[in-house]
Amino acid sequence: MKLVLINPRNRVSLYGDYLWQPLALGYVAAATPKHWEVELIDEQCEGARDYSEVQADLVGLTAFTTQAPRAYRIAEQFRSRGIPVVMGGIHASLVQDEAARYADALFIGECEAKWPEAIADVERGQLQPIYQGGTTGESLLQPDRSIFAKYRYEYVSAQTSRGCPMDCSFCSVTVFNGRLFRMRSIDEVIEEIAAIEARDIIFVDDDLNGFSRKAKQRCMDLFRAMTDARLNKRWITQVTINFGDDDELPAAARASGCAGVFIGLESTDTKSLALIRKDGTSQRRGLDYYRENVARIRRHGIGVVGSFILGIDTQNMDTIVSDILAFAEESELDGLNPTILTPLPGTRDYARYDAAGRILFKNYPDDWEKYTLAFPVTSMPNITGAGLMRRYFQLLQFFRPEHIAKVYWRTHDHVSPDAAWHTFLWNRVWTNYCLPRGLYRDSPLADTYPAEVPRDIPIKPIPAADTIVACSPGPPAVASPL
Ligand code: B12
Ligand code: SF4
Repeated sequence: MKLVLINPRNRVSLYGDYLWQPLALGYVAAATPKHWEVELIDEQCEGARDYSEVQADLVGLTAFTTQAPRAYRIAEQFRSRGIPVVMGGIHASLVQDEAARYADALFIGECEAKWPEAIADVERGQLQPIYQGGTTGESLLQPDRSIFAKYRYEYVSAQTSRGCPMDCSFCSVTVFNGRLFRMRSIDEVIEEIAAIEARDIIFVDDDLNGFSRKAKQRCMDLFRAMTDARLNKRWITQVTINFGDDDELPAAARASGCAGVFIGLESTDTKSLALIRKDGTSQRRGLDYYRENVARIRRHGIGVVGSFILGIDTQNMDTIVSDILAFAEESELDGLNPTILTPLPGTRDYARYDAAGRILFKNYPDDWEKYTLAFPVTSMPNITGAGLMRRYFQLLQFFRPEHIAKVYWRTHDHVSPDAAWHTFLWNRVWTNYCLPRGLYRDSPLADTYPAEVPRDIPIKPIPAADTIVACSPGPPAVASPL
């Protein structure tokens, strides 16, 4: 019997060739009985393809929301040939009525416990329309990474915890998991990492360090165990800003190979942090807290990528871009993740914006492709969508080739070469997203830009040419970047 697992392509991919293993499908493969053959087709690596020749007894699709329309088209191709399709993952779990129209069965929640049951039903020819996977406990299977061998990924993905104890209004993580933060045992994680050959790992945890004392202690124990086991990995992950509350965690993380952390800073004003329900200290102290903790983390050799949201109702739209760029400059942020507030299905933001009639793109499923967080899909009180796009393009000037080269060398000299490399890989993805869209065509150095920035270490920039403040506001706003 053969199972084909598919990770659908995004029509608009912000991530180009920055490819991470779709870990969810590694877990599905691991939960599949051994007498099944399992093949992965990752469209993020090979692009959208035709499936008329692909043979399978069962197809398993995963999808984030942006991937859902493509997933449905793939499902159609298999179902028209009588091959059953099961759809799982965050979108199918949160928008069940819609997904059920396109698949023979829905798999809701995590796969570990109930997937073998679905497989047994397929073998009996009695696939059920819905399986409730629920949430797995603290012990997970070891994912089957053999399915990833056919592609070249930037990082091997792994998880040391699942879920997040916080409940930010825009985020799908707690909607999917509840506020259940599950920490895997240290031994289990070490065993998994030790078996990974590659040096560069991304822990796709939602919030690796959590918020409780127990969570912090578990991180300390994990980092020390990684160091003692001499795993010799370089790793990056997502944490919350409290990771830098003192020196202990960043020091232990760095000793175990941590090169960079991605942190949702979200906004430069405390009013907006309160509106989106960021953690209490961030709401109270805002940028002062961010400045101190970013500096402390960087002092230990770990680069910081700060993620920001544009379009929160309480933000000052006249100053938001310069506020973020000024903060990035003064705190020497090593990377930026600029997003636009997007009500993702199932979130409190979705309910709020929908109740107020503020969601402008609701021709689902097709419109889910616009929910990339790089395009405004709602109306806003103080700005039009076009106005917000203009500001977004201004913010993207951070990624102009000469500026990310400057940031690379600053991180290299002030933080660590490891941090410089890993945060450069992140920034480069954004630069390569912007270059073909002509977002830097007004820049004074536009004629010197390559078609895309290679993975090579950037040449040291000429000091006078690397300022982003002097840059023009970018091209005129367009209706849609899609
Ligand atoms: C890693 C990650 C990424 C990586 C993706 C790497 C990859 N190839 O998978 C990158 C950086 C590329 C990424 C990008 C984006 N991401 Co992201 N990302 C994550 C993160 C942190 C972890 C995902 C993960 O690997 N989890 C680990 C696996 C094991 O968990 P899982 O996916 O839930 O899988 C389990 C079950 O769902 C189930 N399952 C899943 N699929 C299937 C299939 C079958 C057949 C079965 C039976 C079961 C099953 O079983 C699995 C094991 O139990 C999540 C947060 C989260 N908790 O999901 C956000 C998350 C998925 N991302 C999100 C978003 C919004 C994005 C972006 C749009 C953001 C952006 N603009 O930057 C882009 C989308 C890409 C694009 N349009 O270009 C949202 C998605 C919300 C939604 N409704 O879709 C999430 C939930 C974060 C959030 N704050 O809300 N992301
Ligand atoms: S802290 Fe991060 S993962 Fe947790 S709810 Fe907020 S945005 Fe989501």
